[in-house]
Amino acid sequence: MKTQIFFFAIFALAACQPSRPTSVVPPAPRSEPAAQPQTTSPPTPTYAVVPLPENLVPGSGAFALSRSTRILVTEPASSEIMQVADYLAQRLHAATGGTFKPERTDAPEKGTIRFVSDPRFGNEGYHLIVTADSIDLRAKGGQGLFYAVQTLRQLMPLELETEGRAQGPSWSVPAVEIEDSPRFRYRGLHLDTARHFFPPAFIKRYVDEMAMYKFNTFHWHLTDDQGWRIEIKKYPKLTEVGGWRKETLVGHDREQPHKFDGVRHGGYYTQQDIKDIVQYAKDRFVTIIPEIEMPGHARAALAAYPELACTKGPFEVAAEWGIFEDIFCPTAKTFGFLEDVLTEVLKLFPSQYIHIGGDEVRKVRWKESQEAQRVIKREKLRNEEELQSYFVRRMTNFLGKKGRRVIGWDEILEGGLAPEATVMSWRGFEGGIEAAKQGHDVIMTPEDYVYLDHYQDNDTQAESLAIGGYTPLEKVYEFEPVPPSFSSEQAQHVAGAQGNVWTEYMTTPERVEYMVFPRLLALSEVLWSPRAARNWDRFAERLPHELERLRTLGVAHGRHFFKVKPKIEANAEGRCVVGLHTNTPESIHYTLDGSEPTPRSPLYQNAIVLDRTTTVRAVAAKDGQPLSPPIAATCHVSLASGKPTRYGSAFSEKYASERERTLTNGLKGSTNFGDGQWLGFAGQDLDATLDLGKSMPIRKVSVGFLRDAGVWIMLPGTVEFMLADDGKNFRSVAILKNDVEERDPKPLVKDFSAKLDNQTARYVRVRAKNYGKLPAWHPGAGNPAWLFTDELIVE
Ligand code: TNX
Repeated sequence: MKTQIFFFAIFALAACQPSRPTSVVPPAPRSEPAAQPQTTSPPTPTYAVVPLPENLVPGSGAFALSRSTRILVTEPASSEIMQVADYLAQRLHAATGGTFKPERTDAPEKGTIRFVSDPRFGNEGYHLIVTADSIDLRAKGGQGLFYAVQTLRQLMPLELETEGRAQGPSWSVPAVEIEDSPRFRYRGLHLDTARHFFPPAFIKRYVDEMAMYKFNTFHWHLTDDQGWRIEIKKYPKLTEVGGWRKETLVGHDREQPHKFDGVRHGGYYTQQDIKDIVQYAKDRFVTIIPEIEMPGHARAALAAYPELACTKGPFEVAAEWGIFEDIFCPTAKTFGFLEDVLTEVLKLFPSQYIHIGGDEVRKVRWKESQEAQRVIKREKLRNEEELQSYFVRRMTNFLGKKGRRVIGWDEILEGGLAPEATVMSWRGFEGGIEAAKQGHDVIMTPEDYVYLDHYQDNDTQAESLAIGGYTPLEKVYEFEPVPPSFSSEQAQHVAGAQGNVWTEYMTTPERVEYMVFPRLLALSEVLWSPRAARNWDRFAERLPHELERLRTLGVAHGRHFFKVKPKIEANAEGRCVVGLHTNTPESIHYTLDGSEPTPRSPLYQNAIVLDRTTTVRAVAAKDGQPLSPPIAATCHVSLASGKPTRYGSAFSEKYASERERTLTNGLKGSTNFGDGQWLGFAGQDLDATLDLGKSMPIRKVSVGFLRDAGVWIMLPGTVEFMLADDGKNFRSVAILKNDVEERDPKPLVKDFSAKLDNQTARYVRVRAKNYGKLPAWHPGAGNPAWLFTDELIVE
């Protein structure tokens, strides 16, 4: 019975081909929304394995697993292999209550799960063969077998992930043959435990979560301005003092003035905790790379030992985020201290790599410090950048002598770097490109693709506070760690990539999981699966099943994948064409009257054509249950819709996805400046001229602007509307002044509109004066402001 249900589940997933009726094309819209492709080919079974294996051949039949299935390990069975077999046994035992004790054997037997050591594979590759008779897992040693187990786990019924609740009597695993190995050798996930402390039990859970998707490296960010989290016996104040901050910033750090919660925050990992976690990770083939930040991001250490700074202090453990000027001073005392610290760190972490930070180092204190300047002289350095190089080199040499290698953030390249150091490229790809050219190994962690602290939804108001940005699942999936310009030799230097999880705005384990999942699954495929096999649609077919697994395991995760994606377009005929899409073939329900959509609202079938400004609300549903939060999108229809606009000044290519069509495409920018709808002008005025095609009566003109002072976007000082019939001789019809509070930190969209009397014109021109230089109260004072504009409406 269960067998059937499971097969049904597999086939139901397999049927995840787009199957909604194709949109009926509305009367000649200039560009109708992309119709759903129609498929005629029969569905093929999907094996919901993530990351996608290198090679998967479906078989026929299934292996029936029961509480009495035996696990055999073929001799010679190393202790590592026995351990992996045990790991599987324990999972099955926990789910079903069966015994599953692995047995050593010389002869394979029918009806069993068999672990076989096979020297043909690299350390991480494996072969998994499931037939009706047996399950064979083959690999060189423990690591490959561990990955075979993870794949096997994904082929088993989800029930087997539930503790003690799998009913049985048997569970089926579909027949399949998988040969698999990873594309990249470094597959990393990071966690910042300094900005917020997370208990050891969560660190273990995090390791389990990454191992499930075949990640092999955990980059553990242990020290920063806001907390020192690793016990160092020789310097107890690091954790006694540096492990605690008085309070924590409330809200976003761009919001001025800063407010604090008044609640002491902190904690640290004892050396025993760390040994325990390192062993736990090792058992899951995850190497932990500890990061001890230097010379910047060191305020917590300086609070404990102010004598390591260039000035006297005292210092406090930071309670807000950002980059601080107080950093380690490059003195003999500091180097002695750091070597002592690292000596203890090396005893705890056997990893070949040790991360020494190196990012965001302000050099002011070094410029002002006699001691720092003396080092510059003594070492014949040219400037403070070279002093940082010297700093990094000293630590690299120290670690090199102990048989370890250094990793640092891409800033460590500035001023020269020892060849054996590995560079973690976070400010885009450039640092990584430069480093690989110089012959360094590189780990790509470009913030635009793999900073998992960025928003995963562009409706930022519906999300809990995050640092900013917009990195949806699709974007992570698109990420390509090897720059296209690389030769094959340079490509060899790209060891892999990593997702970074900075926790300024993540205060709980649940929040961390929510931000990491499911984006980590997209990254796992980037890192593990062959480049050529990467395909969003195929990923989207497998993802819902994995999300079910996460739900079963109680792992918090975003559900944005299921959100309805509207494609809205106001055309030049004065109509709005709305196409609604989802990643899955589930039904979409919508309303046009402003009411909340439910699974009982009308079913979306064809593109919706509207002849006036309307808000479309929609939700995806399955079995009568909503799958995602509802979306709302308003299409603005006016005389300006779809009409061409010319620009007298250049807009930034970075923001508006539809370039010059942006102002008249029917969609208005939201309070998220990165939503793709805003036309942004850096330090420049707006001068746009709309051509209505022929002279017509005009009653009202309106245009929107964004204020988001924290990111330097300010409202215009004045907005002027002008009209003309010939496109040359414009008459001014309205000049509007901004009357909105400029210091308010909340993003705001403001429309400037003017009612007109008895006006007729073919051309409408809008001129808006850029705010100019940022004022004295602004952190960017003196720099030019941005002007962001969207949707020009003419009635
Ligand atoms: C930059 S990435 C930092 C971190 C912040 C992060 C926030 C890097 C090397 N430095 O200190 O937490 O941005 O996204």
